[in-house]
Amino acid sequence: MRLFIAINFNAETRSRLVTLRDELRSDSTKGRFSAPENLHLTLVFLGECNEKQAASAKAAMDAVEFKPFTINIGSVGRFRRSGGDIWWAGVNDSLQLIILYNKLTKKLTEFGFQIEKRKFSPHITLGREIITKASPRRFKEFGQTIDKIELMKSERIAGKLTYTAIHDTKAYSSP
Ligand code: 2AM
Repeated sequence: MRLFIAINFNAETRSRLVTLRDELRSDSTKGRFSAPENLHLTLVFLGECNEKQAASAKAAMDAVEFKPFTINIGSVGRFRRSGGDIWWAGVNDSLQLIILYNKLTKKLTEFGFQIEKRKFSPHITLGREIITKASPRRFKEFGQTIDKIELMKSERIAGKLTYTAIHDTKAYSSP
């Protein structure tokens, strides 16, 4: 199974992300745009895993402690690709998010995963292979509290890219 660890959003944030996606789509002549239910922030992509690795990923997640924190989304940008760019909503700098990412990758490494060394650039993919007249921009941020991370299974079901949460680890709340 193909797995990744992600932050998913509440209905309000999701609906704002859909608005960003729709604005981008109306400025574009080509692109494959993310389905609303698929909008997420990837913390770590694990790739193809067997049952034992899936169990290790769950154990690694559960060994990470974090408090609830806020993330803010305040930009739209792109990764240049030939044949059409990847466009995303960008997350404003967040120390708590970086700390969570560092704790998680450290635990995953201890549990035997090899994590790619690429710099973590937190983003929410709005679409791929996009040809557009839109420009990257910043806007007044919107945000939400993040209180869990989820292990996601990615698969094609009847041709549709489908993400299913198979495990979650909640933030701890101190009394
Ligand atoms: P993306 O949104 O930037 O494409 C599921 O595929 C999730 O894992 C996506 O959010 C994707 O990021 C992320 N991901 C990171 N590295 C990947 C890789 N090498 N192959 C596929 N997806 C990857």
